[in-house]
Amino acid sequence: MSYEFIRVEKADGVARITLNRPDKLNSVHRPMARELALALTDAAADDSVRAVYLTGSGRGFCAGQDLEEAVGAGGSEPAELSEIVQASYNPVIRAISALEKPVVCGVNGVAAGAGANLALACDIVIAARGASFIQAFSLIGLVPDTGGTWTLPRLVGLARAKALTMLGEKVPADRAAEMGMIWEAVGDDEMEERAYGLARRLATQATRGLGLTKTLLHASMTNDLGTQLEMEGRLQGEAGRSEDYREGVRAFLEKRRPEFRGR
Ligand code: T3D
Repeated sequence: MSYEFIRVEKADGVARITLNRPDKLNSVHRPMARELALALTDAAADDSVRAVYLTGSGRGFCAGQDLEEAVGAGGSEPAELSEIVQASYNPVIRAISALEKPVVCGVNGVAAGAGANLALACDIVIAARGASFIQAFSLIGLVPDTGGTWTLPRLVGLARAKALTMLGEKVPADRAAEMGMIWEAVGDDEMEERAYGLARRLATQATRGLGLTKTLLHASMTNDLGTQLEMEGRLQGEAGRSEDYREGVRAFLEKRRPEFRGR
C-alpha cells in the first residue's frame, strides 16, 4: 500500500505510522485521515503486526484539523464540520479503539485540537518534554471532538477535563503526565527510543492477551460490575485457549524466557 501524507514502516512486529505533513505541523485533512484509517485497518488485519506506533514528523505531532480545508481556502468548498468529524476523525478513533493490539503514541511536539485527542486515544502515550497538548477547540468556537469528550474525563476526571477544554491552555508534557493524561514525559532526545522501544517490547509480549485486556478496560467504562465480571470470565477463557498462555506457563515451569507469538 502506498501513502502520500503518512509513512508506514513495518519491522520488529511493529507498524510504525508517521503523520507526514511537517510544514503544516501534520494538521489533518481528509486524504490524510483516510490514509490513517486505512493504515490502522491494515495493521489490524496483518498478523505480522503485533503493536502499532504512532508519531509525527518534524517539530509537531499534529495541529488538529487543517483549518485551510475547514474554511475552504484555495478555492475548495467550505466544509460541513459534522461531515468532517464523521468522515475523517470518527473512523480513526474507532479503529484505534477496536484494534486488539497495543497502540503506543510518541508525541514528538505540539498536539493541538484533534491532534491532542488522537494522541490521547492511543493506549500508551509517551511525550517529549518539549511537546504540549492543547484542547484548541474552544479557542476557535468549536467543541472537542476526535473522542476527547469521552477520553479526557476518563483520563483526568471531570473537573480537569472541563478546565482543559474550556480554557484551551497549552499543557506541557510534564504536567500532562502529572495529571494522568499520558503515561510518561521524557527528554526530547530520548522520546523516540523510549516510545518506539515500548512498542517493540509490547510486540514481543503475549499480544493476544494484551488485545483482550484493552477490550476489557474499554468495556469497563460503560459496564456495571456484574457485566464486567462475566466478561472477564469469558475473555479469560479465550486467553486461556491461546498458544501464548501455554507458552507462558511452560516457560515459567522450565525457568526460561517465554517466546510469545501473539496467537
Ligand atoms: O473540521 C473542523 O474544523 C472540525 C474539526 C475540528 C478539529 C480540530 O482539530 S479544531 C482545532 C484545530 N487546530 C487549531 O486550532 C490549532 C491551530 N494551530 C495553532 O494554534 C498553532 O499552529 C500551534 C499552537 C499548534 C503551534 O504554534 P507554532 O507557533 O509552533 O506554529 P505555527 O507557526 O502556528 O504553525 C506552523 C505552520 O503550520 C504555519 O504555516 P506557515 O505559516 O508556516 O505556512 C501554520 O499556519 C500551519 N498550521 C498550524 N496549525 C495548522 C496549520 N495549518 C492548517 N491547519 C492547522 N490546524
